[in-house]
Amino acid sequence: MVKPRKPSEPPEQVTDRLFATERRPEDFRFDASVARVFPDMIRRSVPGYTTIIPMIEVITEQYAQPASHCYDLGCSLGASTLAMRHGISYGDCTLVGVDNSSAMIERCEHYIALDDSALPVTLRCEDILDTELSNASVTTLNFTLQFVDPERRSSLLKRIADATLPGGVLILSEKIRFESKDEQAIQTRLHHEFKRANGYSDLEISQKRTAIEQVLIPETLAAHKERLLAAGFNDVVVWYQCFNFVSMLAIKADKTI
Ligand code: GEK
Repeated sequence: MVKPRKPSEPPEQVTDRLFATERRPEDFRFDASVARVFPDMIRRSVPGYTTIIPMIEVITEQYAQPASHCYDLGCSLGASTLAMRHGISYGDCTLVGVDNSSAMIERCEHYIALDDSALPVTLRCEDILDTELSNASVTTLNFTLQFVDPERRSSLLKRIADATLPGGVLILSEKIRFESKDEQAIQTRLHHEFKRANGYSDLEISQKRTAIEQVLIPETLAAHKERLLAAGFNDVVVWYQCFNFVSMLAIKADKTI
């Protein structure tokens, strides 16, 4: 049963206007200006984000194991970390949030402090490619793998699969691309309509798209599934999709079954 929770008030609610005026094209970075507006930015930009976060709590509750480690890789301000925290019902579990943006980690500390759960959270300002992983029951990559160099994604997923206990899982949420040109065009248009409906202008949508296209590299659902299975997971289930945004559950078989 998911416990009712006092909503923790974030330090401040700032509207994302980062791309509202004409700016010099440069690659998107998770710096202080992004960290400041991040809750508003991700909620208005990622279809399904506000559904996925509470479901991470539900999934964590199902798969967290006693005396295991749970990891949130690319934790940003800790929305997914807090969802995991509230899904863990074992006091001997450890929860680790990792992000290589110091601006994100600094703010994340405030959100963790405002939350009402007693489970300790360790935050690491580290690259997820180097961070130590072991004895894992639930690991989350909520829209983070898409920012990792595609050449390095297989070895990261293999390291996660190797660290995952039998019966443990990886929650992987990603923006995806489609093999079919027509489907790609339809889903992209619907995503942009979602952003327009959330108050972003055409200028904001196109400038953000230019800034992010070199750093966010989406792959097809088939490529994700194939790589997760090759990494050592035994089953991959798509549990959520909204337009070109999906969330998968990669499961390591429980040897006792
Ligand atoms: C949420 N999970 O709110 N090492 C560590 N962190 C990284 C790396 C890396 N190599 N690459 C990117 N990041 C969060 C949202 S946001 C998704 C995750 C988005 C971090 C980066 O600094 C950023 O904070 C996060 O991954 C991606 O549920 O902005 O679309």
